[in-house]
Amino acid sequence: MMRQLIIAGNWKMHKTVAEALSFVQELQSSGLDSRVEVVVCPAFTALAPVAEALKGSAIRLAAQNMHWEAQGAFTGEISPLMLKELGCKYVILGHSERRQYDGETDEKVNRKVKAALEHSLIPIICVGETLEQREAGKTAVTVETQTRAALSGLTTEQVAGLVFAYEPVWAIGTGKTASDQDAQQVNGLIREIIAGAYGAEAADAVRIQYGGSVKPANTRGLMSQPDIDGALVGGASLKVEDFAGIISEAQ
Ligand code: G2H
Repeated sequence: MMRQLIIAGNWKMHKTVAEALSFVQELQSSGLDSRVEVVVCPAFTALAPVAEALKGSAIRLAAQNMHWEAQGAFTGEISPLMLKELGCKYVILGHSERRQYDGETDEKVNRKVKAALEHSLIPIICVGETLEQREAGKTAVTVETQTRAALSGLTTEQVAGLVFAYEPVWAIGTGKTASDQDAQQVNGLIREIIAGAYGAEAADAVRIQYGGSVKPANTRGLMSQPDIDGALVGGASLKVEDFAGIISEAQ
């Protein structure tokens, strides 16, 4: 199956509304290629104005997190219903920074994945090992545990529509990228796990990104791997020149 590449810019806790708007205006005028699905993931505060600015554009909107409940007494949280109302297509779930700093467990990620799907949001599910786990030879078991937990209770049809992002924690924001072969190996493993549990057709349909210090110079090699279907980009998604460079290298 030909899977459309998906390049998503995870802005993390960067960009005011004014900065976010100026970025998307510049990106739209930079002549994007529609073969790649381009997604921006602003902070919650910039989602509504960026959604407005993207009306009629092929660039899609994603949130960086959400709560699993549609509403309730959860001070400071944002619900799937609220994200859907703003026009989000995707939501990043289980990013390692949330796992590390905000107590995001596999169980919480699974609840969020189910809630996102109930509200017709497509989860971008992040999995990946720490440096300690890699050095202890626990990359595969870590990724397998996170992947299986995220998928618990889902139907084959739901699984087929998901996006995964393999993000080795040691490569995030550090300038160290996994080699093309290392990234391919783990992305391939995620697809195998899905194939084993849900069948080859679902596994073939799932898009699996790589994330961790992706930049224009390493994009081509990563994207030419058979099981890498895009990138989740942090630091290099903050400047239009870099992000547009990644999109153009990905084709
Ligand atoms: C990984 C990635 C984006 P960066 O967190 O999700 O960030 O590209 O800065 O390593």
